[in-house]
Amino acid sequence: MRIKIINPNTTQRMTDKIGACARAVARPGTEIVAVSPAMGPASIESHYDEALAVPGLLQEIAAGERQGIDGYVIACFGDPGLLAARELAAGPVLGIAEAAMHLASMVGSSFSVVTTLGRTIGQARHLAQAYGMDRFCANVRACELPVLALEDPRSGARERIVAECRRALEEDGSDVIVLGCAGMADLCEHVADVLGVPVIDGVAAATQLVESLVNLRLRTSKRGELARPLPKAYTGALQGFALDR
Ligand code: 2AL
Repeated sequence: MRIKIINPNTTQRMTDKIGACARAVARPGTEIVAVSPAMGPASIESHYDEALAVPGLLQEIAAGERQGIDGYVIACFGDPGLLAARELAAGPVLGIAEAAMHLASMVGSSFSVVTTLGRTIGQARHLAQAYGMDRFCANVRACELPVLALEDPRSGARERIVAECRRALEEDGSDVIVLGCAGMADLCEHVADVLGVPVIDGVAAATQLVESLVNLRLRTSKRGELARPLPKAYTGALQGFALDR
């Protein structure tokens, strides 16, 4: 099967890392296609970034449908454009926050999300609520690291993330950590080794869940809300987004 992992930001170094982390957990015979959109922000850490990441992301889903992709992962912790992507895709589409929170709810009694900047805490809380996961979500915490600091080996990101995860376990009473950014995917094993609790990276979680859904022949339902959008005109810079059927 072919799974397309879309990093909705345009930082290629981060996309390469995300692709490598997905390949490390994919089953033999699964091809991972990791891409960034042709247009969008370099990192996603505000509602503005998130909104502007979605058109490029949807272009990648539309291209994936022409390429015969079996399933998709949206590799940004805000799960931008998730429901719109499902409307376009025949196969399953999972967001990494959605995948990570669901798995976290199955391996502990409550989880803490450890994310990048404090300003993204609201979106993670909103998603936990939207997914019915707020019952399990003890807290959402930030390291106050910009997303692109995760790509800089001199930023001290690894140590700051480990320290925040440790505080989460001590202060929140949680027993599972969810890493709140796709750029943290390569740190998962280290953080788990140091802390001795389950640590969930959404990229690995979503990749394996999409594989399972494809193997179970479960595709996105086209019966109601997630049916293909109705054809209509889109104007200005969005002209190219018109769907034919
Ligand atoms: C993210 C993420 O996963 N990728 C990105 O650019 N921003 N999320 C976050 N909470 O910072």
